[in-house]
Amino acid sequence: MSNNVSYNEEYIKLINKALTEYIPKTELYDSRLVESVEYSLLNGGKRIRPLLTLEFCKACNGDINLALPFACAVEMIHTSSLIHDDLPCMDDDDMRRGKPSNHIEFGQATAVLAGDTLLNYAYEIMLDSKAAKETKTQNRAIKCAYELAKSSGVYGMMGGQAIDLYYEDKKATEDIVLKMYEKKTGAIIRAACKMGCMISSDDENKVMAADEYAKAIGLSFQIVDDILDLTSDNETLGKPVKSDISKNKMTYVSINGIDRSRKKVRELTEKALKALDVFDGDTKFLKELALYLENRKN
Ligand code: GRG
Repeated sequence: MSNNVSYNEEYIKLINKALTEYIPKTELYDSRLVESVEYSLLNGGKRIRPLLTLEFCKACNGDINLALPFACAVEMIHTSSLIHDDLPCMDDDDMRRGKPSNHIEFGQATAVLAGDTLLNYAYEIMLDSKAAKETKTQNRAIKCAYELAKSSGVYGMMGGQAIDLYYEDKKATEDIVLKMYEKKTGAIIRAACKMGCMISSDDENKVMAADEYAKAIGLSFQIVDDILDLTSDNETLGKPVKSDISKNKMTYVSINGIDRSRKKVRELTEKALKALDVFDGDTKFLKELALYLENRKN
């Protein structure tokens, strides 16, 4: 991340260590499935979603170790969606995180399986977590798993991807584009933030505030993604630029132009910062993250 954000090395290390330990250890006669899961999961993503879970846990003065499996689960679902999104039948991208996409490295059949494996594995680790096993926190763990299931399924990310595919060759209105963003990208960011509060506290006001923050940064994140696709270069972005134009995609930026889009991102960032007022724990990183997402270069 940029120099402007106090990149939380401690949490990034915790997340990467936990993800590495979660890499399945199984004898499958052919090791490609596990290798392809490892290739995509440990391939240097920014880890924004799991960081959000841990940081909202911290903002609620919760136990980071209880939140960690839920943070890893959201990263697994995110990675699973990236693997599937890059497939030729979806967005057809050969590069991801600056390296060949999973299906370029391992072939389409293994990439489909790796995506499915990570999607399933996310629920395995949440339901096998310490929080899910202890009577005191069991209810919170179930609520978190449901939140992530709902946000990544038909009412969230997968539904959003379906809207995106449907409008690929049609003219979408601004409302449709916003609905698509809300589901495709926004929903699991909201779940990531809410889970951090839900595993640590029963205070609904905090969950609602986390949701407000997440809605604002989720949309800002997506609009900035569209701006970068138009204005960045392949090397800086780590994937091919101008992909929206080449695929004739309607985006917030193609409808509103770059200046209005940047203004919208500014407003959303302010809204996100305001939502953090209710927390008595440390929200320094969450503030800096909202600002970083506004100004990021990749
Ligand atoms: C099988 C789970 C599953 C899903 C199938 C393909 C699909 C449905 C949904 C696509 C969802 C998708 C890829 C949304 C785009 C989200 C987005 C802007 C990703 C980039 O996120 P970053 O910048 O990436 O956080 P890193 O690489 O840093 O993790």
